[in-house]
Amino acid sequence: MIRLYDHPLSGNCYKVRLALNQLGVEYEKVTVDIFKGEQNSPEFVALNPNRKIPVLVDNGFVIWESNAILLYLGKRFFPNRIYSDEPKTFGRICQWLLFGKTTLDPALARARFMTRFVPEEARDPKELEALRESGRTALRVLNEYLKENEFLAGSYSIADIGCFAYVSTAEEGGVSLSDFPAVKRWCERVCSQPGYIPIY
Ligand SMILES: N[C@@H](CCC(=O)N[C@@H](CS)C(=O)NCC(=O)O)C(=O)O
Repeated sequence: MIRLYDHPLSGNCYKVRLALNQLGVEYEKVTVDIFKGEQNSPEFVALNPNRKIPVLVDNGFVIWESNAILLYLGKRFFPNRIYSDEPKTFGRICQWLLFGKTTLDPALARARFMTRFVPEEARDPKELEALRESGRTALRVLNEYLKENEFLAGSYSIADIGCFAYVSTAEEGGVSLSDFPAVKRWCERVCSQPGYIPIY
């Protein structure tokens, strides 16, 4: 049995839900109310000492960090259409998953969080604008690549899933996709993949 510790509004959890759905894997969802601090309960900290969702438990094997979970699922349910072990394709998958985690998500996820969940009077407008600008810089990199490539690692893969989550919610954080037409077309291609589910 696979169990996912999840929250419906979390982009990082959405990556895992989307991959599981596209792999056709049955799983059980446990909602962790991060707005009430349930990630700090002793039971949850025993699973993830870093106190964040998503956490996946596969028959007793516990793994956290969304993009690591995507790699795990790709290999665990190999062969499948969203993962490849071929060295160059695998390298490209890792490249974009790491770009997602180090460059795209920190800007876009944080801008979304501040815009949606932090009351206006408690926001630092300079910090928010800096995050949005970093998000646009990351989107420019993605847009250039997607002018020449349909997907991030050859065919549709976990690399696309990893980057899609916070790109698809960028506008909630005040980052418009209108200046990034190749990214918009890629989003449409991702949405038309078999087993696609929206974040909400
Ligand atoms: N690098 C982690 C980030 C996970 C993360 O930030 N999760 C958020 C929800 S999207 C969370 O659990 N926040 C609760 C907290 O930071 O206290 C990953 O990709 O899994």
